[in-house]
Amino acid sequence: MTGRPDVADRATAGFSCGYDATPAGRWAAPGRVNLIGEHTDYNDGFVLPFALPLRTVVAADPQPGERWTVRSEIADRPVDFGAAEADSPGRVTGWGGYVAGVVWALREAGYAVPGARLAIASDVPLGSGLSSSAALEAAVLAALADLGGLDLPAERRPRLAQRAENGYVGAPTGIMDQSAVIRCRAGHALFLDCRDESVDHVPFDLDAAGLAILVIDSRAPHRHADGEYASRRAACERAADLLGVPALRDVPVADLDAALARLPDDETRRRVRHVVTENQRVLDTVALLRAGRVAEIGPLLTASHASMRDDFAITVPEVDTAVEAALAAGALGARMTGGGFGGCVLALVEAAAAEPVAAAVRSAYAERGFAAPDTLTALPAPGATRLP
Ligand code: GAF
Repeated sequence: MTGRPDVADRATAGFSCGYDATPAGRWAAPGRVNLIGEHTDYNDGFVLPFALPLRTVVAADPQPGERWTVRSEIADRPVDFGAAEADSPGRVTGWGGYVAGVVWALREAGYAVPGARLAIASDVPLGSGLSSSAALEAAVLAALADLGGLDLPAERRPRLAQRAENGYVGAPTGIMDQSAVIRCRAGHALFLDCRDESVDHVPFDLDAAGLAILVIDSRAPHRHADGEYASRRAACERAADLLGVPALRDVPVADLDAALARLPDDETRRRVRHVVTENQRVLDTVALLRAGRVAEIGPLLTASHASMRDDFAITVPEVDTAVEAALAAGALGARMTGGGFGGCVLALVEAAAAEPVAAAVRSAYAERGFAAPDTLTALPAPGATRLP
């Protein structure tokens, strides 16, 4: 993004400088954006993310015993922990907690995790809702699995990485981000059924369609994001209980009005309406992509944003401004992506319109006195991998 040295070279350099040694290998995992399907994953529903070309890279080698030493280019000092800290959820805090969480989740699942020295470098911006934490978890998981020769097929990895985040770090997130950063393929969006974790790699060829996805970092400070996320999740679970279904995924869109009539208050009705209609929008988007009608998904993206803003109440003025300005400048569709309360907006644009749309968003931000947004155009990239 910034003309810095390549991220894999930075990880290698961080390892060599920090440990005065050559790493045994390097493992990469990308950030992600979610094309559509927000707050549906923990409702056993559908999501459609794709991986970004921005990656986190971990350079690592084994070290004797149950000891993990981690350096990051964002920190002056290494984090060092042993089995006692790894086995106590929450004990290692900050960015090191995601690494300790992966060690914990693997040990809890019965794997013999090798001790290791690691060095991390990343191009995934932190706190922008592009899943920098899932990228870190996935890259560390891949490194430890290879270094230890662990029998760990790709389909099992997302749950372990999610367990690290839920059980060790303490964030009650769903399965989307870890699935995206591990299972995505270049040129495709990942259609994931979050109930049984079945996936379909749906071709998403923006170049062929003469289109681009513009990703706009709203730069909005996260306002109470953790508590609000947990409260939305709890509201959905309560509503599913009231409706007598295992999860809101089990409310068919055709039965939505009848289901809403059985709920006690307007806020709960709006939360349920978002989830049920959002699941349908994912299915409709997948159908259009499969039919090669990429440009036609725009209205579904915009409807998703309206639903997040009006029913799920998770947008903030910066993201609403970015969506409105992008649409006014000719975007075919636009929506906030990720958990909400800030983070990024994506806009589907004609390829030639990417820069004018970005400029329109910048000027709308300037008019409102918001910090200038960062933008990038993103083509669907591959998931986590070992680098040569
Ligand atoms: C965050 C969470 F980590 C995901 O699990 C998902 O719920 C998303 O918010 C909202 O769709 O990224």
